[in-house]
Amino acid sequence: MKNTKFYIGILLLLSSSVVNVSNATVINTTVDGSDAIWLAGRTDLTIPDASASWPGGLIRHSGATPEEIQETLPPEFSVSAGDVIRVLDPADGAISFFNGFGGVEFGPQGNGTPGSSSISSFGGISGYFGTQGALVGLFLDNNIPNGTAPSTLNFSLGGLGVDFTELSPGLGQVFFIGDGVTSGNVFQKFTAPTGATRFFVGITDAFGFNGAPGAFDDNDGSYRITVGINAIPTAVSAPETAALFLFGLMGMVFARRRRS
Ligand SMILES: [Ca+2]
Ligand SMILES: [Ca+2]
Repeated sequence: MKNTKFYIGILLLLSSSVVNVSNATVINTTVDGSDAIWLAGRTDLTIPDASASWPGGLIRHSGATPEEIQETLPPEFSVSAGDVIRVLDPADGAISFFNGFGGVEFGPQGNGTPGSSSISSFGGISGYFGTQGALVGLFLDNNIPNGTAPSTLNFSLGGLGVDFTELSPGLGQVFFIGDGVTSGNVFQKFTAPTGATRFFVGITDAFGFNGAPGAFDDNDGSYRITVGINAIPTAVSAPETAALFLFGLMGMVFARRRRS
C-alpha cells in the first residue's frame, strides 16, 4: 500500500507538470494577404478606402485592381522580453500577390531566391530583404512605431538565409519566419528582445517585390500559422509522451500490486 501511495504521488506530480506544458500560449491564426507588416501597431493611421489613393501611405495600384483589397493591421499577440516563439507546425496556406484571384500563389516561405525581394522601411519599421511575399514577424513595445527605422535584417543567402535555427531580432526589425522550420525540419526559434510587449505576424509586398512597401491591394488568400509562445515545438507529441510515461508508471503500479 505504501508503494501505491508513492506512485500516486509521482502521478500527481507528473500531472501538474503536464498542466504547465499546456499553459504555454498557443495561438492559431490566419495571416491575410492584406496584413501589411508595416502597419503593425499603426493605430495612428486612417487607411483610406480601397478605391482611393493613399498619399504618404503604402503604395497602391494607380487604377482599380480586380480585388480592391484594403490593407489591414496585422494580428498581434502579447509577449515579454526573453519569450521564445516558435511555429508549432509548419505554416501553410497560399496568397495570390498579383492582379486577379487565384492564379500563381506563393506559400509562407515566399517565392524566389532569398534576397530577390528588397523592400525599404516605412514609418519606424525596418525594411525587408528575403524571399518574395514570405510570412514575416515583428516585435514592438507599446509605442506606435515612428522615427528612424532600425537596420534591415539580411535574409539573403549571403546573410542569415532562411535556414537559421535561432534569431534575436531587435524591436522594429521585420524578420523572416516562412513556414517556421528549416529545410532539415528543425523548428526555428525567435527570441523577444528587451522592451518587447507585442509580437506581430504579417506579409511583405511591394511593386515587383522591390522598393517602397505597397501593392497589397491585389493580395487575396491567406497563410495559416500556429504560434507557440514558450511552448515546446513538438507540442502535439509532448502530451503524448507524458501520457505514455504515465501509462508506463501505472503499469508499474499494477505490477507491484499484483506482486504484493
Ligand atoms: Ca500585390
Ligand atoms: Ca490577387
